[in-house]
Amino acid sequence: MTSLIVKTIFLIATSALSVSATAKNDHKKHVAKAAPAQHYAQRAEAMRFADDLAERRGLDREWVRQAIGQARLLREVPRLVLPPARGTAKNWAAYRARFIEPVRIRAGLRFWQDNADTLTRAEKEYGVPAEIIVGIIGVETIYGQHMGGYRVIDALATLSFDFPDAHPRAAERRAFFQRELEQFLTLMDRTGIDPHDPRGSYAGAMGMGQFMPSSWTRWAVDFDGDGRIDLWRSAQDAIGSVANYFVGHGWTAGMPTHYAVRFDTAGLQLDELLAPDILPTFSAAGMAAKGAQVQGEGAHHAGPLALVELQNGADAPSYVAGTENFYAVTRYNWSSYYAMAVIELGRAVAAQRAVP
Ligand SMILES: [Ca+2]
Repeated sequence: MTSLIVKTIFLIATSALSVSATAKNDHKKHVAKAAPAQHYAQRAEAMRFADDLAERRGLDREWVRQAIGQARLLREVPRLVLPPARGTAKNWAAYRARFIEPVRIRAGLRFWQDNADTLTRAEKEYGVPAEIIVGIIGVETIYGQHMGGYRVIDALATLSFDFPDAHPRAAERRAFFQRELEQFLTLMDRTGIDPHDPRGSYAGAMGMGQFMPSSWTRWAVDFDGDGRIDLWRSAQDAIGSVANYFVGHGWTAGMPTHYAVRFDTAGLQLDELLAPDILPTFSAAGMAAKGAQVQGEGAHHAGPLALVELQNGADAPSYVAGTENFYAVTRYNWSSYYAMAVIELGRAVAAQRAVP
């Protein structure tokens, strides 16, 4: 279990400032001994960014400079955000095995039992099924067991100012992380949390559902009604926030996520069916006309569908017809493999719950 030091929410900003004054002196001594510059206070562009951010957001300039200035470069992080080497075969079967396994299913069962009332309430208020929420929190953090041990400020500063140039979309991603850093500091200012306390993933995602700061700001809710949002320690807040995120990303109550599909080998127009990728585009009849028969009730599905291809390394790929709700799951993490793992983990836990 990751130890999380999230201070009481309404810490006064002034106490944070007086603490950092001492830390600064310690820091000077430390630098005199160990040579390499690792704190962003020593990087002119980071301090310029801090000044601009403070100006844009109307935040205290010194507070922002201290927050970013005391962030440390995480040397291992830049290579973690690089895409996998070309030619790495995607493998759904292997991906699935990582997430749909006994330890995670058992933890999911416990989580569901402990939070059954909250999951029912979320389902009623947001229309998002318990098994989707259970699937997300399980895939993200094994129900809070792995919420990430990096200081969020270090992760976001590293990816804002030392994003690897080798990444094919380096400029876009760097800008993304700079916006997240800005959201994070705005959130810390508003809640009074010391910006050096929160822990998260190497990309700065926080809590049981691994919310990025912008998602926290936009979608997180106080679902246990204690007057504050704590996605690390309140399972209720995490559940409500995941459900609210889904509603904000187009989840439709009662719609299945996907259907099985069967190909007419003769008339199959696979390239055309795969061209829109996971964006639901075809009607069930339109898919049938291109040689993919949506099975069961899916044959009468009213909305658009996407043919989702899941590669299995050297073996034949798996295919399903994804609905707009499948697409909504990919808004949490832009991958059909991810979405399918969430859906199947939730189902596996639900199946286990049904066992007498
Ligand atoms: Ca709360």
